[in-house]
Amino acid sequence: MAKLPIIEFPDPRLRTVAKPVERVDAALRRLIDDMLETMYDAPGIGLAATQVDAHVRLLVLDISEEHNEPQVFINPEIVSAEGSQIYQEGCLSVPGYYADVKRANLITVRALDRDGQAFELTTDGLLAVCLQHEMDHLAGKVFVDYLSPLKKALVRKKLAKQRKLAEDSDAA
Ligand code: QAP
Ligand code: CO
Repeated sequence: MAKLPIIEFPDPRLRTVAKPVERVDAALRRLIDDMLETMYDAPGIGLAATQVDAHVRLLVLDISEEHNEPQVFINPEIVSAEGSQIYQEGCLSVPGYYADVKRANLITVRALDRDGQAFELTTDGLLAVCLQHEMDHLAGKVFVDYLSPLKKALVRKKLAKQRKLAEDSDAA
C-alpha cells in the first residue's frame, strides 16, 4: 500500500467531475487500499478519489471509534434524501478549517462494494453527512462552497498563509 498526496483547496483539480467506474478490478482495489491508508494516516474519516487526483466515482470512509470499519462506495448515487441536519465539517483538502454545513438528515445510497457487488444503505447522522460531503467531491464540490464569499476568501487566505509558513520552515 502507499500513501497518496492530498490535493488542497483551492487547487482547480478539486473541481474535476469524476467518471463512473467501469470495472472493479485489481487496479481499482489497489487505489482503494491506497486511499484507505492515506485516510487513516491523515487521520480522517472520509476521502474521495478526487482528493488524491484520481477522477473516478469512488470514496472511502470510516467513522468508527477504533478506525477498523472501512467502508467503500463505488459509483455511489443518492436514491432518496429527507430532513435536514447541521454538522460542523472539516476536510483533508482544507486542513485546519471547520464550518457548519446544512445537509439532508436521512439518505439512501446505492453503490458497489469492493467486490463489485451492488448494495443499498439507508443512514442518518454523521455517516449521512460524510457520504454527502464525499459525494460532493466527486461532483467537483468542496464544503467551503456552501460558505459566504467572504468566509471562503478567508479560508483561501488562511490556507495560503499556512502553506507559506510550511515552505519557510522547510527552507530553514
Ligand atoms: C469529511 O473529513 C467530514 O482540518 C471527512 O487538520 C468531516 O476526514 C464529513 C481532517 C466532518 C463529515 C464531518 C481535517 C484532518 C479530516 C482537518 C475529514 C485536519 C486534519 C477531515
Ligand atoms: Co472533503
